[in-house]
Amino acid sequence: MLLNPQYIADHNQLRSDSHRSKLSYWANEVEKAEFVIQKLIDFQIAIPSWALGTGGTRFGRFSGGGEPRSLEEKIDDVGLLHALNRSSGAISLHIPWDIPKDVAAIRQQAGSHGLAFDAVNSNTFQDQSDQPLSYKFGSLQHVDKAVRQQAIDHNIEVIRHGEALGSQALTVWLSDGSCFPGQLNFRKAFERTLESLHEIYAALPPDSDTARWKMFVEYKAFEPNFYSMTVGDWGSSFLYASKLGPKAYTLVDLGHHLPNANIEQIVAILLQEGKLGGFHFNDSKYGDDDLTAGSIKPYQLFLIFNELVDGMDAHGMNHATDLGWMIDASHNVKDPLEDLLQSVEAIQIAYAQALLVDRVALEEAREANDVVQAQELLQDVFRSDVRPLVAEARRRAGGALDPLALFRQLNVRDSLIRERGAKTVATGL
Ligand SMILES: [Mn+2]
Repeated sequence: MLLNPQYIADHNQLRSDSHRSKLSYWANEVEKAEFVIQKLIDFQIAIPSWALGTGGTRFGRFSGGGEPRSLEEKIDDVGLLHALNRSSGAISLHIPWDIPKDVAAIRQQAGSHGLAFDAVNSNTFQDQSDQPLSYKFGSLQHVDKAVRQQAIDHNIEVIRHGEALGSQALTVWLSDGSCFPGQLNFRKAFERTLESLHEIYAALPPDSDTARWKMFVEYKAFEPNFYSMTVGDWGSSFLYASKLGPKAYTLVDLGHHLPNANIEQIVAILLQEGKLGGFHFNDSKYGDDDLTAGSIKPYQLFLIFNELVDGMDAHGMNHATDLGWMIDASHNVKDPLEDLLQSVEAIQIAYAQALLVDRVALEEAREANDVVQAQELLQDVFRSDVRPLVAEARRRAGGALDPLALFRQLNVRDSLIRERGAKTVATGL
């Protein structure tokens, strides 16, 4: 579904006075407001193809209707989000579900929406119907070299698909591990996984003027294996990435930690070591809940962005392009597109707040052991309402002041159900 730009213009016109009034405080009182707006305009968050359908749990899945039935329809959905918020300018594909039949046509379609292809994702955590060997006991760690080779070949195939589309990163998330004590030789599992990753790493395209490929090694503390995960924490991911070489990085998925992990500290250290590659944003109450970013722990999201901005600036990194920014969430009871609009906004709010932190004053407070002042400096920003800045960035980029309200006003979901049917189920979840 293509959005008529006139709808956005009308929507913004109707809200213009109210928006200006909310923005006036920032425009008149806060010196950094214009800087923040420009940073927000540049900042794009990739939408994963698997988040466009209603997620579920192992207990069931309740489709909301009108879900995308093909890669083309997934791209259209992300294009629609991007037209509304101008901040979702990339899609992250999941292979084997998103293999393009006509690469040129897919690139053209994505380009017409202003979308780039972010990291491509392999899948060796379940068996496909046409797959000769099973991943029941792991993929890259498997005791049988033939199974490992099958998983290596799949990852290399994913790189080739990404290369054809203009992607520049492969994300490897492994469910490999063990469910019971004694099942696995940890040392052999690590070595086999490392050896397999080396073979995949060697297949990354060489650096060129237009592309500099990266491999993201994503970790997860538990699930689906419940005793050990072979890439179980940031330490093991960092170890793999360090041993693999300069193109390998750690990918942080917010839900993949044990409860109460200090993710902002992990981020700070990885950035300092030059090994942070990217993010999967979501939120978590208990485990890998894959809830909407910022819906449970918005302060943690802000603190993470506080470290990101601080660390990226310390290393002279480009906020918009030097790390991979992706959402990895599920939406069991929500319209996926509405949920993604909420997630992107929450990420932008946390980023805007982090940009506003007075870093000179914060360092002074730290050096003086003024704990109260340091806390005040962070909380003062966190408690300020930066939504007018985010809305202004959207407006200037051609998006809607209130994307969610416009989405609802236009009855987008009803149109999608009419177009695609009520019983469609998106693939790749
Ligand atoms: Mn993830």
